[in-house]
Amino acid sequence: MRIASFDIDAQKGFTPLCPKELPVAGGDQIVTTLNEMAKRATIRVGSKDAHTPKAVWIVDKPDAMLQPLSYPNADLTWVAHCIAGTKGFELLDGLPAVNDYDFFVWKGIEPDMHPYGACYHDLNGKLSTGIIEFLKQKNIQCVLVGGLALDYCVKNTAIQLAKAGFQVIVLLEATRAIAESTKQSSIFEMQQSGVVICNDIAALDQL
Ligand code: VGL
Repeated sequence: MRIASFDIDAQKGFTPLCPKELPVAGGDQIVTTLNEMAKRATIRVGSKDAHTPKAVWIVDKPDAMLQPLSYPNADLTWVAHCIAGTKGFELLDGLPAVNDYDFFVWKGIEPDMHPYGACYHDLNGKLSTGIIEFLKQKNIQCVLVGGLALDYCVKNTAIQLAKAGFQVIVLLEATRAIAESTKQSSIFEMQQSGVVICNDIAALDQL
């Protein structure tokens, strides 16, 4: 079995290290597990949110977030996060440098596009980031997935990969959710798409 591991948006902007961005509780505690996951794979790929400071979806206050927007590729408001070149844009300490990954995706640079999944730049699965083509060209059959956040970018990426025909395993120990309520519904949604949810490395090794 040819396995890839995928570090989705494992960036400081989704951790308590950047309290003004999207500080996911425990978001900075996934590095060891992501590195363990990668040891079980033949190739390692990653993605980053690479946003611009003047994006149409940016609001100033957390309580103004999650309001619907009518842009074709920006569906909700968010506080500014992972602005290219800032601390929030950096990968978590302890992960490889981006150039040491086998393939890397930067997404969300267009001011009116805020994708979640790392497989497409748009929200409709039209404009590929190239990751699916890369994994297929490398004859990958199974993708191990972790990163931030479980209920948005990890969920959407896992479902996109499953739809593209890969066996997909999301490792809960390697991810954290923005909210407990959306965590449970996201797990259900992923399972409905055929994604396997695994608690930790020990459970992964039992599969
Ligand atoms: C994400 C919310 C907004 C994520 C990105 O990476 O999961 N979540 N932007």
